[in-house]
Amino acid sequence: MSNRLKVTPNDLSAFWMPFTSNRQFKQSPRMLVGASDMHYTSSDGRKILDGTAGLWCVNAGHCRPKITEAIQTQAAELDYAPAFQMGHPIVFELANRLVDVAPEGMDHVFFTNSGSESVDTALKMAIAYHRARGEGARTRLIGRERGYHGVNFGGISVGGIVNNRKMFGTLLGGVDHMPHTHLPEKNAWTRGEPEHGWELANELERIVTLHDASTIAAVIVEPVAGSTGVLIPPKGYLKRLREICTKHGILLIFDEVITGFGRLGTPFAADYFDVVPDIMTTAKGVTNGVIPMGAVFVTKAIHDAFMTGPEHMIEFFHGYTYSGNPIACAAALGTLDTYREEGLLTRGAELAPYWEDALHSLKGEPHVIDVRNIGLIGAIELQPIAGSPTKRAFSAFVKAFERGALIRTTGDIIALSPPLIITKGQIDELVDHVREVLRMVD
Ligand code: PXG
Repeated sequence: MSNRLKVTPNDLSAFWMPFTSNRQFKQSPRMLVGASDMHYTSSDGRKILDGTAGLWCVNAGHCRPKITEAIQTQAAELDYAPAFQMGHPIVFELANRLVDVAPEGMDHVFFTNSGSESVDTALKMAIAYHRARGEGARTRLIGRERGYHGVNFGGISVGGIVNNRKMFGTLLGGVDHMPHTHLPEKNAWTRGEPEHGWELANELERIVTLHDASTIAAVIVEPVAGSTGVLIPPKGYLKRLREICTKHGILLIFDEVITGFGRLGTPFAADYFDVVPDIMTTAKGVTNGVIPMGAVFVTKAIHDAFMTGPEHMIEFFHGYTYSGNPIACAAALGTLDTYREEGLLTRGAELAPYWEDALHSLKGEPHVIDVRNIGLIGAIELQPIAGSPTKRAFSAFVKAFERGALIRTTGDIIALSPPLIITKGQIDELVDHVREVLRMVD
């Protein structure tokens, strides 16, 4: 610990915290000092039930022994190996193991260090793929309103969250957006996939007509939009998007950064919805959140389109110093072992009905205007305080933490996504915490 923290425990000014109300936090910090399985330990010694798997990433729960051990062993054996023009065995092993659990057709993996990097990698791959095939005019990228694809320039350009975009200039050119699919007046209180709105996928046809398919490289969507407040795709919507993309030779990218690795009760959302994309971006759950890592999955057709030209030439001018870092790979292998031994990539399916009933028991509690759920994801939407949007949900978050539960809020929506090891008793406990704070907040 730095001397300054020892001498003045409240000197928190040097660290500019990400996506945080820095001034509020530093007045009344919420500090975590330990974690195990379903719980964090706060700096005042309290056990906090983790209702959010950290930030949608600790799918196997905290400080799991296989993962800890794998990291420790790897750090002592091979700490770092150059990522370019050099290899080390476990990065190849990890790619094979990932392809084994990925949807049929996702045959190759490119490593990154985060979801944001996975997204930018996928967008670059899409544009370069078309160019490699002689369709260099296909450069446009289509995202969706309310989409979240990380915070790099590519990701915020195709993303659709206004606060993440408005401060940062003109972003990437040649980007268009489909409408979001949130239709509360028709779909409120839906359990699982909503009935209404699949035809919003046809908006892609309108965009194709406007720009012409020959200028469009890819469409990127989150199968279930997470950060914006859990928007579940209407029945048939993703299948329709797939049809339109295929018809026009446009690549479909699923951003599975939160839906990947068991969140919906299937290994990936592509499995859940039975729709296979051309490119799939992942991060978070690939290492259980323990070491930064992302993985972009692509079909053989995409990979092979790059494998042309003289063999001594680099095929794809892209990569990161830490792509496939040995310690991250070890963490990912320990994570995949844990998922397999405990059946975690499908455990969500067993718990989902119980989870759904527990969440929907919040209907009728103060301020609640919608509850929605899928797999082990839930959202409780609150009526905003007039003139003070987000305030009510933020108070609920602070009060929940004080009571012993970590929940996540975005706008006036409470989003829940616990580790996949949660028990039924802990589901009840989590939902009861939410019920109590809803009764406490203004
Ligand atoms: N794509 C999606 C779909 C995401 O959800 C990213 C990309 C970016 O990942 P990185 O690793 O660069 O942060 C994300 C990240 C929340 C929350 O509470 C969600 C994310 C990150 C932090 C908080 O909703 N998603």
